[in-house]
Amino acid sequence: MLQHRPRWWPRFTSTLRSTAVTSRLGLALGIAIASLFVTGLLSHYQYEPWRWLPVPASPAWGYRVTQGLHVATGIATIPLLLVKLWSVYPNLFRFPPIRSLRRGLERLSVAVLVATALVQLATGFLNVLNWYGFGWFFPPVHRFLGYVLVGSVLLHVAVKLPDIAYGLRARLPEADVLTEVPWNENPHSHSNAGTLPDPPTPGISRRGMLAAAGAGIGVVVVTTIGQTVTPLSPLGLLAPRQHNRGPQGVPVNRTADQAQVAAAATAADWVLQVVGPRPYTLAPADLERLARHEARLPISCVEGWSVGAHWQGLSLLEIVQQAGGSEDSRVQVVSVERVGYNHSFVDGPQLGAALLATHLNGERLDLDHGYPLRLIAPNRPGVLNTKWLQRIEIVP
Ligand SMILES: Nc1nc2c(c(=O)[nH]1)N[C@H]1C(S)=C(S)[C@@H](COP(=O)(O)O)O[C@H]1N2
Ligand SMILES: [Mo]
Repeated sequence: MLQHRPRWWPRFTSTLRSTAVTSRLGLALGIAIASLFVTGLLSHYQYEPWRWLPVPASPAWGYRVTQGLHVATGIATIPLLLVKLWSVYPNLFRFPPIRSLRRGLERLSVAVLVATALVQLATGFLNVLNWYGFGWFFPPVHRFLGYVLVGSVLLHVAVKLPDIAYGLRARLPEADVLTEVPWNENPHSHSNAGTLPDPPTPGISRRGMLAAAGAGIGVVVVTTIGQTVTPLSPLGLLAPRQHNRGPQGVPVNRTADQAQVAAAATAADWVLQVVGPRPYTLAPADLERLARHEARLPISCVEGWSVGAHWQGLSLLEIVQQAGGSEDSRVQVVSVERVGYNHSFVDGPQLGAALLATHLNGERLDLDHGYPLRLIAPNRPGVLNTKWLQRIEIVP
């Protein structure tokens, strides 16, 4: 085996990298990943709640906040991860590449961590842009990768604990006392990013570099957060959605044309079928008569955009009681749509609060928003607010 690194082997001379820098970036990244994990688990529960723990109806904006945080944090984590990787990637070019089995395994666990993080953030971001062209169903893969990611972060933190403790104690602006030591040879450990003295004429200090990274992340967040924090939407230059772009001042996730429902939803013989112990149907004229309930509720998409709106419609619970159901019923609402997100379940506290909406922001529901009738309920992922309803079923 080669004893000395060959001349062509890459060398890294930037003195901006140090254990102090890397550990601070790592701390921020760890906090971001922890909050992504918590809000991600909440999102999963909201999407597929346990039968014995139905989702509460209040606060109505619950999902709006947790999912808004999840997506905003995920977007902020992309530049943060890139800076963190920049701060350690010379480790890839240590010489000799593999020194021991133990180190080889450690490198492998870092490879899993980095690969998972990159795939997770990249596919999550494509999702935020409403691009689902992966050929696999996103939610279970995203959740599984979340577990792998958190597991490998914990392993990484455990392995690096001495370096992290050293790095967080090390002062940032100065060299970490180790002069004459190559960047990757910190005597306190054999696995950290190492240190270098400050350059004689620094172009940017380590502290300045961290501040610049923080400012960049701030810009990314401020220019995208408007898609869910409505007062900030004028700043949302990079936001995938604008709160007021779309019919009736609400964005549309999937139009009637895309869902291929226009004909069925506007058919002259459309009626709402209510299925239960005492089944019946409601005609369009009945809807007008029964649409006496109003609520201000957000549409909060899993993709991270959300907007509050004024809704008017029928009480789902009243319709269900009329068919012989009760507050304790589990109800399935079914769309005229043939495939896709064409049904959802309502039970527990949300059943009492749910509307079958006929009007949005004071106007008869636009075809793209679910005409003639759609579900809207508080504290609920947008995807479960089924549009273009055809049938209400009390699940036996
Ligand atoms: N039948 C049906 N309902 C649906 C969808 C759909 O594709 N088909 N999309 C859902 C999604 S993902 C969201 S975010 C909301 C968006 O409602 P909007 O298009 O009225 O804003 O509708 C939901 N209801
Ligand atoms: Mo959505």
